Amino acid sequence: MYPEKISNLAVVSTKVLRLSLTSYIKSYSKLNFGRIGRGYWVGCNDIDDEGHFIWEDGTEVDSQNWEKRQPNNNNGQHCCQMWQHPKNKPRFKLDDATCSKKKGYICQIKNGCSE
Ligand SMILES: [Ca+2]
Repeated sequence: MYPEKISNLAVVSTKVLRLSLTSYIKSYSKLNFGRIGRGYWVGCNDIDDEGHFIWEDGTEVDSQNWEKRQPNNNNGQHCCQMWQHPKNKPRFKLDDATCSKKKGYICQIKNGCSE
């Protein structure tokens, strides 16, 4: 029997949480302006239904959390990142990006304890 999944990409479904993570990212110089990918993977995608973005917990992505002109499905983008954009003063709003790109990522651990 496989162990129960105890973590997944973070569900950043509220503006408050997104701003909190943004503040955290910006407070650590080693994280800020990351060398890989200009953004961080978080847990939403439209893999099952093009244009319909869903968080890992099944909730819809709130339109106010997207960066301007996103999601744009540019060349087939289906995974969500907190985008380091604009480069000099990033808001880390959501953007759809190509799932195979290398980026940092933000995970969350499920509530409760594991054995
Ligand atoms: Ca995009």
